[in-house]
Amino acid sequence: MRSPKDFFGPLAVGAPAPVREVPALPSRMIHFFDPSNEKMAAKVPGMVGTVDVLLGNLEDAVRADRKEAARQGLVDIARATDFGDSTQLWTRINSLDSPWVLDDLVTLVTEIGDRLDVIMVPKVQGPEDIHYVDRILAQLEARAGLKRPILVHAILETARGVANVEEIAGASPRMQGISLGPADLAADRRMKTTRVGGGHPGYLVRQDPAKDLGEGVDPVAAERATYQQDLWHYTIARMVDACAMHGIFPYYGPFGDIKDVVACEDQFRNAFLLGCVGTWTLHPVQIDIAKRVFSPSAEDVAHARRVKEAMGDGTGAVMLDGRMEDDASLKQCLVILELAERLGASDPDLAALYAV
Ligand code: 1VU
Ligand code: MG
Repeated sequence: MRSPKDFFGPLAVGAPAPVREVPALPSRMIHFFDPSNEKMAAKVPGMVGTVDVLLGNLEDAVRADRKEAARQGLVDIARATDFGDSTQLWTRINSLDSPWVLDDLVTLVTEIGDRLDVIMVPKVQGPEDIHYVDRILAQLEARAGLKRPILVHAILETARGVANVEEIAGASPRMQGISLGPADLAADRRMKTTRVGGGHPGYLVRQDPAKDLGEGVDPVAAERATYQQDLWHYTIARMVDACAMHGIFPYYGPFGDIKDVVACEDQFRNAFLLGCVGTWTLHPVQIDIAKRVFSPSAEDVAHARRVKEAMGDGTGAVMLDGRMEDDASLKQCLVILELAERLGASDPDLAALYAV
């Protein structure tokens, strides 16, 4: 662990100074594409301006015999595309125990380091994984003469990673955020699921048996309401706390049932309400869902504004529509208003909707 005194010092001579505050840029959807898939890659330039983040994926979902093509494909796309001001370029490198990751880092930072905003690191186990990437990035940035540091995003997809999530979040000033990786995490935890994110019909609670259903009716065997529970609640809540504690951003990850757009929206909304700022989108159909869910509603923004106005100097308590509002509800409203302002700054439709 570095001393607090040198935490913000560059890790290589000539590397750019680490950021003191992670930029709060819109990142409602981190849209995954496979740079080795020509059809998918051809769609990327047309998606600029319609998604907050385009992520060239080099890890899982890219076949082993396509790893080099994916890496080179990302270099070509990054060089040929103008990402403008409203879309960031991220990548997901191969895992740190793979034979490809060193070449991923060397090639990407050297060739397109000035265009890459964030590097997503999969299967992070503890702060030592972030320290490893941190030092190599500093060396490569110095060699490439980069003027701003590339940020790092960890995927929470191992049991050890969850156990160490607070230390991971605070491991480096480069840490931009953390995403939940429910599929690998389920496997690592030996959960008995076979899905990529989302709920499971077997994970439920059941209403208590009725007290008395009359002669001969067994209340235990009688029909009782069941309520499906959220498998990911504990992990998302823990990740959100770790990120908030360290001033970085939490994200939901993949929702693999592409056709079930309704359950996808529910999962995204649960994450939004719990504090996540965005999610991954794996297919174009998920982009509008993420945009809708991770932008506050016009009603919530209007309500937040009314509370702010009613609270005057921000202290004390007032009644509004039969509800008590005080410092704590005002602070929640300010979170909504700040988000609305930030999103409105880069999206004229939202600016008009929110009247910001
Ligand atoms: O209409 P066209 O034929 O011209 O185009 C297809 C397809 O190429 C395109 N498309 C995409 N374009 C941009 N970005 C994408 N992510 C993307 N996905 C598809 O849209 C048109 C319609 O596609 P489709 O409905 O026929 O879908 P496909 O069968 O072609 O592809 C579906 C999958 C799910 C395979 C594809 O969307 C995909 O590979 N998505 C990314 C998956 C990924 O990145 N996985 C890793 C992250 S999840 C993880 O790590 C944990 C499990
Ligand atoms: Mg994974």
